[in-house]
Amino acid sequence: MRALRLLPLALVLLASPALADEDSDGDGIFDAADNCTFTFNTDQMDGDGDGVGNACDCAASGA
Ligand SMILES: [Ca+2]
Ligand SMILES: [Ca+2]
Repeated sequence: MRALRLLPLALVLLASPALADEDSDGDGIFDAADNCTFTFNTDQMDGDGDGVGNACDCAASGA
């Protein structure tokens, strides 16, 4: 039973290194540093400086 309780923690620990090198949108910027994790934006432009890239920032669309 103890092993079953530790299983979720073990899965998280196993998955973490993979997530650190993940590039979900394939733009060459790892998710950890990407301001649009799921939107291809190699320039990482962020016109309003809120940390969300222009490519995926709804609030910046008119600015
Ligand atoms: Ca990326
Ligand atoms: Ca922004």
